[in-house]
Amino acid sequence: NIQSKTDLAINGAPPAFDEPLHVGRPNVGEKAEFLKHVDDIFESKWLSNNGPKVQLLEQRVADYHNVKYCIAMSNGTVALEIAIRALELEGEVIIPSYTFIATAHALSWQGITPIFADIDPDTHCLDPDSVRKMISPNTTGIIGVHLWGQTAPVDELQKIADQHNLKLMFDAAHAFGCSYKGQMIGNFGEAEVLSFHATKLFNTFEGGAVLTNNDALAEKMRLMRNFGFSGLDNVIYSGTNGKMTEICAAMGLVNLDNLDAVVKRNQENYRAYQQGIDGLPGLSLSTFDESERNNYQYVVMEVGEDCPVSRDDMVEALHAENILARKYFWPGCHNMLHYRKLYPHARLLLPMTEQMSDKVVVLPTGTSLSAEIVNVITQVVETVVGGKS
Ligand code: T4K
Repeated sequence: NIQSKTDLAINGAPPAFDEPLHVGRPNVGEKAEFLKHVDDIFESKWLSNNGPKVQLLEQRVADYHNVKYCIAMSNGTVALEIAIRALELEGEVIIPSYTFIATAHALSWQGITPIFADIDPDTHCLDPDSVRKMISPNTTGIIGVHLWGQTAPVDELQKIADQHNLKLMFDAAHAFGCSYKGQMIGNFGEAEVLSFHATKLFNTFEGGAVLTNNDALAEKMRLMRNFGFSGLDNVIYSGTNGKMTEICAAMGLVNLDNLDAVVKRNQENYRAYQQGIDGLPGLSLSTFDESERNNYQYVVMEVGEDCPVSRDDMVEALHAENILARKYFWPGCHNMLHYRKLYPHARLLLPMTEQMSDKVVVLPTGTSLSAEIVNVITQVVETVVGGKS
């Protein structure tokens, strides 16, 4: 029962939770169903290389998003790399700095320069005006990121891409099952990339996929994920090993059956967070457009300047209670040592990214939590800020 500051673990009281609460605890389906798949795999001795379970998973994920093709990959980062390669991007590609580092690395790993644009503070996604400013003669593409499952400004970005003859694709790692203007993600730009990492709404242990409606692009990416082989002895593209294994696909099939329950729980948790945090001084939660399909995968709290405690003090207080909140994606990709040289004047160029990455705290959710646990978390938050205003 946490009522006053002396009840807080940071002030020496016992922590609110005995076990750590993680952001990104995996959501998993029925173990018994998974073990049936394991039996199949042992029986068939088909372990990898476009096996039957991968094909079934691809079909189901494509149907779920109402898109023509899903090409499953070993992880989201390799899926990004392959999509970028298949689209023949080169030179400079514009992306938000406020994203997981993999969006930037998928470019830089292939000798392409990520050019970081700023975000809209309301959506945390790319600001089209900033994108326009970053276009140079070397720009070949734009990668929008649907951060936290909040869709990027798809139409505006498509307009910019068309005007400047750029290719547009999306990092949809956070947006499994989300929609934009009533249409499921996967249908926008040239291609959209999903991550099925353990910490994601939907996981295959590790995994990812590219969704596209483009026949030729889909075929090219299929070959590229298997070393560029076309048939047994003929290599027609540069390629890599981006294949998903059967055991990962089995996890995916089981977790797909469980997906509605995961989204429902996330939504209940989100509502409990909303109730608990509403009215606390200087704190706000990112909102979802309720007219769209949302997955409520990330609960994103902003600690504003009028909050009695700083963002970092809030995180420290939560960690003391075993609530392992995260500062995603501080300090922004452009501030990471590897990319800093590209951005000597970051504060001037990317003010919203700078501000937002100093404000955000991502709170635990998912099926390992319940609304009751969320109520305790919000009670801690309330006590840290000294009560409702
Ligand atoms: N684009 C975007 C926008 C992304 O967010 C990501 C991945 C990608 C692309 C690339 O997709 P992948 O190549 O990963 O498929 C995690 C994930 O590793 C990463 O997949 C994810 N984004 C990112 C947002 O979060 P970390 O470094 O924060 O993970 P870590 O190890 O701290 O795990 C988070 C928490 O989850 C831990 O406190 C413990 C818990 N956990 C984790 C794992 C792996 C478990 O309880 N069980 C587990 O198995 O990056």
